[in-house]
Amino acid sequence: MSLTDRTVSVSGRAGGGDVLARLLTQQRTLVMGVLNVTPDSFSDGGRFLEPPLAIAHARRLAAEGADILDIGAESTRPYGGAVAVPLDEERDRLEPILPAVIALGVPVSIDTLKAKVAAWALGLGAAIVNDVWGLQHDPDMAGVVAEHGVPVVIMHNRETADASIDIIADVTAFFARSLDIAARAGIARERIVLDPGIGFGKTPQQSIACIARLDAWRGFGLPLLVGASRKRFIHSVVPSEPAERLGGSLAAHLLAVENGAAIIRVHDVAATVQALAVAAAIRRAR
Ligand code: HH2
Repeated sequence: MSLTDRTVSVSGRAGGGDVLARLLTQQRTLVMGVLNVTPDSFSDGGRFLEPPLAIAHARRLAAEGADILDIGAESTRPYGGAVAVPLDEERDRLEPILPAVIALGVPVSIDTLKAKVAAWALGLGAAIVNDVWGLQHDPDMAGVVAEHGVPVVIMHNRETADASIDIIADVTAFFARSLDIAARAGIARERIVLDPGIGFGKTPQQSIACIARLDAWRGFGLPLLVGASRKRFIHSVVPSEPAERLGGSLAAHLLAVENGAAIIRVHDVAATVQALAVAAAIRRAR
């Protein structure tokens, strides 16, 4: 498939809603760089809690070519064990950092489960909401997204992994429920990105299946996002610590792109941008 095939026609309107449309018209895979302002994220917890370090890291991700900066102040706990963060604490972690990150000029997505945090961040100028429970956790989230007219990443999630289920069918049904919630709230379909949620409520084999069968969700006609960066399924193939999973992350993301991903969410922006550029050059020469 060509890069142009991945471009989804989107008619945005002035303001935040235009961001996704503008990014997608670039006709190349988009890179979302991860900024975790948390003590407990699975791969980089505690590294960027201090505002100067977080802002410097955001600047670095932007300089390396990130198209979107995804900032989160509560670990989404793909592998359990982290402590839930109260609303005030999540906002307190973001407050000294978010305005400076937004000022870098790269669209910022706010990775949060809480509608109040999303609304506050959007008020400051965040451009996208990244909801790892696909509008199905906080009943006010869809309303906030609709009211601000911004794009939203709807990610599949499950409380627990169940090796006996058909994960592709489960993700499809979840997406359908989320899209129904979005439609009822008045979120324009053109502002929705779908993400199978690699590592969330899935066995390693199911995470691998989601990348291998990504095209199962092309029928929704929406851009697909994949975030395989440093995730544990890589360890299931080649035993490794999170910081040692760059090779596996690149392999997973290149195959995700072949299978239809328009956006990939990564910790290692420079290496990913290089890998994508080389893959695109080879594809053009076919
Ligand atoms: N993965 C993580 C967090 N947010 N959002 C989307 N849309 N897709 C993902 O795959 C995804 C996500 C987990 O990675 P990380 O942010 O590094 O870890 P933590 O949640 O522990 O901070």
